[in-house]
Amino acid sequence: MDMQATPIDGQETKTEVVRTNCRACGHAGCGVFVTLEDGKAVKIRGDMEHPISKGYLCRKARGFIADLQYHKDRLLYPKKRVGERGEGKWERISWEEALGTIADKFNRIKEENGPESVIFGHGTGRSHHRFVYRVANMFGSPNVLANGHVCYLPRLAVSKQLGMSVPIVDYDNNPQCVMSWGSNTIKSNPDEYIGVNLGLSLKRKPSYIVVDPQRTQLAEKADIWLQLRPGTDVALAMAMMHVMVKEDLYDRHFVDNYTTGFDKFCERLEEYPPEVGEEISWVPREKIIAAARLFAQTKPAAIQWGVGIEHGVNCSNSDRVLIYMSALTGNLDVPGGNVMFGPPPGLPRMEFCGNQFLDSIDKMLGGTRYRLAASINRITPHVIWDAIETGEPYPVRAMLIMGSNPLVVRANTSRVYESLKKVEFLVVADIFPTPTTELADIVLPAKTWIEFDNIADYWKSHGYIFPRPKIVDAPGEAMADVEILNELGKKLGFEDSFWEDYEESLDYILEPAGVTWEEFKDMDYLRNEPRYRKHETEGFKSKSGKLDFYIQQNKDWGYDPLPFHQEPPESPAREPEFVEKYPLVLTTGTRVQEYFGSEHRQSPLLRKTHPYPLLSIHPETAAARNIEHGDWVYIESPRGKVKHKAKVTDGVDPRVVAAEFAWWYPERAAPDYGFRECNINFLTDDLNVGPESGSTNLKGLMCEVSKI
Ligand SMILES: Nc1nc2c(c(=O)[nH]1)N[C@H]1C(S)=C(S)[C@@H](COP(=O)(O)OP(=O)(O)OC[C@H]3O[C@@H](n4cnc5c(=O)[nH]c(N)nc54)[C@H](O)[C@@H]3O)O[C@H]1N2
Ligand SMILES: Nc1nc2c(c(=O)[nH]1)N[C@H]1C(S)=C(S)[C@@H](COP(=O)(O)OP(=O)(O)OC[C@H]3O[C@@H](n4cnc5c(=O)[nH]c(N)nc54)[C@H](O)[C@@H]3O)O[C@H]1N2
Ligand SMILES: [Mo]
Repeated sequence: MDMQATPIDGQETKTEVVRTNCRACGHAGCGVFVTLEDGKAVKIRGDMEHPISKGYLCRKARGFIADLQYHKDRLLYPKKRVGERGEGKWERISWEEALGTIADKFNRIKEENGPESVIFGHGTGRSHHRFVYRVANMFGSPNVLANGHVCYLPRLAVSKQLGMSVPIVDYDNNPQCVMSWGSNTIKSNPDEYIGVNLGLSLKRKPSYIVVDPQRTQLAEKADIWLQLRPGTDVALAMAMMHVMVKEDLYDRHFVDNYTTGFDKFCERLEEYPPEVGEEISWVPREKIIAAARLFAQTKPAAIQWGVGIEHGVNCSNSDRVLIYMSALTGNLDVPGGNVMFGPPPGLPRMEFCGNQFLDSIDKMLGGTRYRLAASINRITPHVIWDAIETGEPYPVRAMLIMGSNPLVVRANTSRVYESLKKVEFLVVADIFPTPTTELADIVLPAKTWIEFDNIADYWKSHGYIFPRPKIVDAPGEAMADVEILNELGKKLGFEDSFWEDYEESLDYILEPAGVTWEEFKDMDYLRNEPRYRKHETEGFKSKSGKLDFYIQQNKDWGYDPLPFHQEPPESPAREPEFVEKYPLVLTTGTRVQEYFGSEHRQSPLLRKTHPYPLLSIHPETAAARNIEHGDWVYIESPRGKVKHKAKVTDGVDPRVVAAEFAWWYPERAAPDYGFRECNINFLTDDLNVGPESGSTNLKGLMCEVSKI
């Protein structure tokens, strides 16, 4: 079916229905029909024929069309700060002045301190990243600040290290056992997954295991629910694999032919018998054993893992052990297992982004400390805050942030605030004013996804790309991030590497696939045909050509070459005085249907059903603190204290509480918009991070809760 523009006759208003791919949330990927009345988007519905979303559409899309696309608060013009930082005094400027000022400033800093003194930043998904990396690489700064230290990129880096692309669940080929591990997929629709595929798969009644500290809607459907202590995934997975190996439930053919280091791995497994798994993870050993047997004995079996495992010091090892579990049970790259679908057709993404950063890892902030993150051009935030605070190892003088709200989403907000306030030159591009734009020197108004042509899902691991054509005009002078970066790239002096018009870059990406943007925008999608069991003919793309259980590169980098559980820096194992003060384990970032990250809170439709942040707390724990369902409570850690509403539920362990993330109140006064009151990241820690990827601890913290 082509993108349709179907005028419906006989009406006064001109109505058209346009087919496209939604990006009302940052990860996106649902096929939709948008109804336009006189050129204005008024309605959105799911596309039943879309190969990934299959007709599904979430409430954020409806909230976007109803409330956000034409919202009165949208940023319309570039502006520069004229008063003190955060004072809220602005002057409208032209794009010429905005981009000219930014380019001059960046080039001056480059001359004076080197290109690495300029930081380029972005948030999750949102499909303009390729341009952020391209500009950063051309300019010569290896410092790109994103969420890659805690989200998705660790699994990309670990997969790369193991010689593969990210192995994702092959729902279309009916896994007979599904294990959801740290992913509430039906609410989050993360990355390349739309939850409907898990939902449809569960209708076919596979065996189902859920590994989650909370009794989510999915956990309620599980045959076995492993309610682990947050931050202990590696210990639990190792204990399961201990059972698989001891009971000879693993795929010997795969291990013998396609892996290295299995003996050493087995030695490490000896340290994690089920009783140790139980002690660390709080999951009873009988359940560990039962889950291990069920997963290993049902074929094919697939692991739907998510960011629940990446938000902590064990991040990279968690990704690693789940890939090992898939391999050990013979489910890697088989139909209905976890499959490496590879990159989509078109120019390989890295070629667009550039890889100049590889030559300046030693200049990258934390580049020689967090090697795994550095290997894919990511840094952890604290190295930037450190450099802004101390000027070491060199001054960080400017930051360009395209579509991210670090004041709300980065760990340890107080530090983020001090750093953004102190940095000499801060530029932020966003669709709406946020606590972060309020601190900027220059604010750039961005277009929404329906206001410009783009290739959707280019960054994902499912092997598809989709057209996302422009369907409405942008308000004011809003400009797409990709257009802004294309213009900035030229102004910085790299005319040869950017395009006269941004749209030409779409042809550049599509050229190897043999189509132009004009052709592609009328197509359903382009896809690389899936191929299975590639290891049988091609091996793995690692040095050994096999899947390494023992990673020599990690050893060379000074990390443990084998997976191990690291106790979270703040945990019940800490000294008694600490635990007395902060007795509860805190996991943060429980996703809710209405909002994506810090977005969408301007929508009355979405706020109506979820007006405040909620803290899930067990009835006993609540009663001991005189807290009732619906009470406002303080949550406090060594770094801060914020207010949520208590949601009393026995779906969490009495020793654990679970908080939502990314809260602020756009309806309140600038510059803070109430974020000091409710943003959970005042409690999280940016300094005690995972050794390889600098992952911050967002899931296994300690806190105390009290009634207000
Ligand atoms: N509506 C909505 N959708 C979103 C987002 C959003 O903010 N709102 N955010 C997007 C982003 S940035 C991401 S990364 C994805 C995330 O999406 P997924 O990767 O699917 O992860 P979540 O849905 O956040 O589910 C995390 C689950 O892990 C559990 N959990 C908490 N701590 C632990 C732990 O220590 N171990 C284990 N095993 N589980 C734990 C939580 O209880 C939760 O059920 O969602 C994306 N989609
Ligand atoms: N405590 C805690 N903290 C977390 C997490 C957690 O679970 N717990 N999750 C972490 C994870 S996984 C992630 S990925 C991050 C999310 O981190 P981010 O992606 O940085 O966070 P958002 O708050 O979603 O910020 C996105 C901003 O971009 C704007 N925006 C949306 N679309 C566009 C666009 O097309 N162009 C531009 N210029 N702006 C746009 C939005 O208005 C919003 O202000 O948060 C992390 N922080
Ligand atoms: Mo994320």
